[in-house]
Amino acid sequence: FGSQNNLTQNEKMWKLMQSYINNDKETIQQSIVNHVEYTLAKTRFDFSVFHAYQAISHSVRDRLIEAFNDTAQYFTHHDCKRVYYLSIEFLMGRYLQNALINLELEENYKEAVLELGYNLESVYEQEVDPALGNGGLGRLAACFLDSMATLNIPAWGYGIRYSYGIFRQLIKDGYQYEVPDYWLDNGNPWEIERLDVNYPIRFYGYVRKIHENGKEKSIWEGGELVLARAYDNPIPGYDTYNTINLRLWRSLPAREFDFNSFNQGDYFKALEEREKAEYITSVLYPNDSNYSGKELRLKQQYLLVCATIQDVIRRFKKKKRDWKELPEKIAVQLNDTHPAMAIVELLRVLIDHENLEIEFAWELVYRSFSYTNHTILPEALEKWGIDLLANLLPRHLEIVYLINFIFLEKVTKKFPNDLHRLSSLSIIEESNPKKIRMANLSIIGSHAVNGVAAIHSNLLTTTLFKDFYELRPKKFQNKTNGVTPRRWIRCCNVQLAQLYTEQLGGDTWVTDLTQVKCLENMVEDPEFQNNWQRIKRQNKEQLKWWVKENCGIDINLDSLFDVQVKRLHEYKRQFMNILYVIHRYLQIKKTTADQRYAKFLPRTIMFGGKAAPGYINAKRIIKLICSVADKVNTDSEVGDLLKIVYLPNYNVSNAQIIIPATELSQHISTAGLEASGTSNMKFVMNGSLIIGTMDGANVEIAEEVGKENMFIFGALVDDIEGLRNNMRNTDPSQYFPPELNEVFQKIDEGFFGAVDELRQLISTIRNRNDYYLIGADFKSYLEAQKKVDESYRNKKLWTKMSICNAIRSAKFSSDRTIQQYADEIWGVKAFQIPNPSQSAR
Ligand code: B1N
Repeated sequence: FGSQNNLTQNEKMWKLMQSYINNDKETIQQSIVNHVEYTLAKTRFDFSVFHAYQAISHSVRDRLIEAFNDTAQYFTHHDCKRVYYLSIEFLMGRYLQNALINLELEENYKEAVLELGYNLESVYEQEVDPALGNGGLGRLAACFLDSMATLNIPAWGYGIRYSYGIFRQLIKDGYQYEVPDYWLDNGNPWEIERLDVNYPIRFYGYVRKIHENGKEKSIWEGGELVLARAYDNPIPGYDTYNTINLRLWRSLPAREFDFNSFNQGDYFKALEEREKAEYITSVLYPNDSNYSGKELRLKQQYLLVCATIQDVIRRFKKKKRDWKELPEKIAVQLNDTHPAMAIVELLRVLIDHENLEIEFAWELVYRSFSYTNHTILPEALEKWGIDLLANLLPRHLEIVYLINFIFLEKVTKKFPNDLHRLSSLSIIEESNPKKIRMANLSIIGSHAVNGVAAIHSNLLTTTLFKDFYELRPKKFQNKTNGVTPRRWIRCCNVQLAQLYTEQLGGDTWVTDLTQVKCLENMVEDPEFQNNWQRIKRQNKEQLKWWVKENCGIDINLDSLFDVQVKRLHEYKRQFMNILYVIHRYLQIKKTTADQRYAKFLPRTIMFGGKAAPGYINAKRIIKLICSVADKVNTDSEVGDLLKIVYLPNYNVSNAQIIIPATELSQHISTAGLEASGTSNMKFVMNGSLIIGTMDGANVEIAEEVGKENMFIFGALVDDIEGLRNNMRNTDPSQYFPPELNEVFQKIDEGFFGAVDELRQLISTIRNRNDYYLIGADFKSYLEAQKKVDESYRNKKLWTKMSICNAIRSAKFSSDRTIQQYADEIWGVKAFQIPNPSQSAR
């Protein structure tokens, strides 16, 4: 068709396609059965639920691809400014239900599939959860894609197609075991392999200097070449034809080969060398908020950056135009410093390949890039050793020095004789060995820098990036995180979504969450409250079954469902939670049997989350939780007054079951250490109350839903330093409240078994090393827990609080977040492609 493209031919093609793409029941069934037969080569008379999943996915994929192609063409045709969202992680979760809901085809498919003998819900269960991320940072990137597609922003995500996602967690005898997650075992119907999109990536080698027209030129050559191949993942927006792209890179051996090794050397050895190329994108590093400094990780980062910049530049150059237009045509967002080498890479291409002057090139780079910081934890800040960089990316190291030199010269002009300031602003840390500070590089190379919640952005400008802030205050912004209401309400809490749609007389709240605020007048309405309670109870029932199936534990539906699910980290203080649980258990034991039910409210306390494989203390905390669970759950005196559950392998799919069923969720980090948190937003949207500290987005949640509707406790950011000093100067036996000392003593006595391990766990904090201030916050945590019990006793009050949380959560929609990025950082506007089925073609 290509060369003779004319109107009649286009029309003909459109008609041909339309008959295929209709969404009536018969056409959908036809397409599913066709895929069973022709794509899977299974007989249409006998296919399993797994094959049904595959065929259905292919049928949905067909419907995505048309919109996907049209959207890409539309953006090209209109030559609009594009956003490139670079992230080393995308924690997408399952696609099928999300795609059907965004395409508004779930009902059609449900009916069509039922007639073929399958229940759509059990088909959803067949999909493996694509888990190419660790936690909040990767899931944020996924929510942002959904919002960018829905808001019609011309954006693409760029990341890595790891063969192994985050490990699968097994809990055996209270210990975590990690199982590799080879998620591509059964293929992946949602991706499009681009056999024709491959870019060469160089590692190692050397820089040769030549002189051309009286100027020195740098040529980076030698070393090793690999290829990065593109895999495209269509991302449909909700209630729009726009379908954007998540492009993931996979490493492959380079095609051209080294004649020497193949002809003279060992043939098998030469092949082996090539195999190594595939290893680069094999596995996601399982560290959350922790920097490991491994060469392979730097290779992954550079592969992402180098392939992406080639792709971006190729697209820019498609149209003949001047380089000075670059910042008007692209906006590159760095999701933390992991892709920050893109700054250096773009500059390298512009000066070494495109022969631009350094000052001019730098201006283009700086105006195109922006950087989001996600943590102030020192152990998470990336600092690459000079030697590593000199070896792997020699030309980049030269350019980093150049950037730094030019930058520091400017600083010196503004602040003469301020060596202290100079050394804190420098990209180079003058340690032994010297290190490259990726955060400094990211700030210097970006026109905008943002934190992810108000309190976090304030901490950046007053502590970590203070000197940068004094240099360029206007560069620093806040963009409070958000989550997508499509996956986190519409998909995971179908009943709540139905209630909203009925009450609001339509489903436009799905793209405009501010509408649910209109339900403020229903807060006191008894019927509405009943409906609310009914929905929560049904969601609790679903979780009860999940727990029975996955943990073999029976939980009490009438108990308060209390949940802390997030990566295991000392700063998140799961430790404090379980210490409180032990305290509660001891109190129950001290109460006479006839008094117990009057005095204590039944609670089911659930924990979930993965520990990084090398994080010993995090693993000990898991062991403590499980040991306490063993003891308490089998104690007949306690009955169902208290149950403790470790939910294994917390991931996006089971979050979709856990969150809607939760009544109380815990977000209890030491003040100042959780940059934002995003699950807190999901819980609130689903009517869970929060027990939490004034940290991250909790602060803004309190502003929105009202402090009276939360259980806030603990030290404030400004108290932390004083408390740490205080701790060091106090006798440990005086420092910890008696309730906590009693708990320590029980653990110490071996009451929960695993004595050696658990003693080691508590000994660090007992020896005045309570860096995360569990001792300082414990008393006020106890009080907050008491208020929880009091409030839960009053069912009406609790329901009211729950409703208030949910209907006041609109601020935390990622649609709001993305609109602010678009307006205040990227300078891009929406471009909505008309839906062809709604406009005559
Ligand atoms: O990013 C989330 C925030 O809501 C969380 O508060 C924050 O902890 C999280 C290195 C990280 N910060 N840093 C990381 C992840 C992986 C890695 O290799 C750092 N994750 C966060 C979204 O803003």
